[in-house]
Amino acid sequence: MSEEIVLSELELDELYELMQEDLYDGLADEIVAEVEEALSRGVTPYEVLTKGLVAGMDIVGADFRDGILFVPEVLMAANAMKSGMKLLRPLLAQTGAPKQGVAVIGTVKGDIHDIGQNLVSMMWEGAGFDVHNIGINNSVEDYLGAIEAHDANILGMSALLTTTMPYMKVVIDALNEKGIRKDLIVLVGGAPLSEAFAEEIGADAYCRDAAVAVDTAKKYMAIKQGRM
Ligand code: B1M
Repeated sequence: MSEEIVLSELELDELYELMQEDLYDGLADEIVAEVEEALSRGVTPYEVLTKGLVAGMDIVGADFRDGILFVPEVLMAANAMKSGMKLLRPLLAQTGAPKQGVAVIGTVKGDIHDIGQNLVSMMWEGAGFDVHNIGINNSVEDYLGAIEAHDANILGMSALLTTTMPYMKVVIDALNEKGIRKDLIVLVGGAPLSEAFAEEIGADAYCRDAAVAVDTAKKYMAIKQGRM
């Protein structure tokens, strides 16, 4: 049990291992304490995120796929992950990076997975983007409304299900119909996607993870502004 463990006595690798185990068990309070402990050692928020939380969620994902974990347990793990992310968000956002542009991001209609897109949001904020995260289950109208309301340069779409990823094309087709596709950088991501899929639906790029989403968004903004 993690209550019997003195966090400050653990090696960093052991701390990450414990974080992964506690995330698996959905122990939100323990995750908060472990994230705080790692940060107190001067580890970067991004390292805590990837080596602790994301690595833990990868194990949950594998056991969910293999029928070892079920929805209620995965939900608890997701809540524990969100508790840790809450601590990291302001730190990731406070980089003082120069302003890059405006982004709207959301998960597509029929899909309620939001951890990945929340990570991308945080990392984009940290990279200097003004980010409007419109959450889960977004229809074409939701995306169009947010793009217009915030005068966005970038549209980010997330899908975690093979059944919901085709909806990204519905959104891109609607952008084309409205004549605004060329004004926007459209970036897509989510575990079942691929570069080939992004190309097929007419997105600008597929982003494998949040770090790639930052580099890709910066690169496309630079191209758009004639800096590249
Ligand atoms: Co779901 N689920 N789930 N789930 N779930 C998956 C996706 C699944 C692969 C699990 C599995 O079988 N191994 C599987 C999909 C299978 C498929 O479609 N082929 C699945 C299923 C089947 C389901 C349900 C249908 C289960 C059911 O009800 N029987 C159901 C669907 C609900 C719905 O959406 N309608 C469901 C429900 C849930 C929970 C609610 C329990 C929970 C979500 C909680 C939440 O998000 N608030 C959940 C979870 C947590 C998962 C897994 C375990 C983890 C997802 C996650 O958060 N990963 C997932 C297994 C997996 O992906 N291996 C699974 C951590 C996150 C950091 O990674 O989201 O990939 P990820 O994001 C990455 C990149 O992909 C990328 O950057 C992120 C950060 O590096 N990225 C982007 C993501 N979005 C981006 C957008 C961008 C750029 C990059 O825009 C520019």
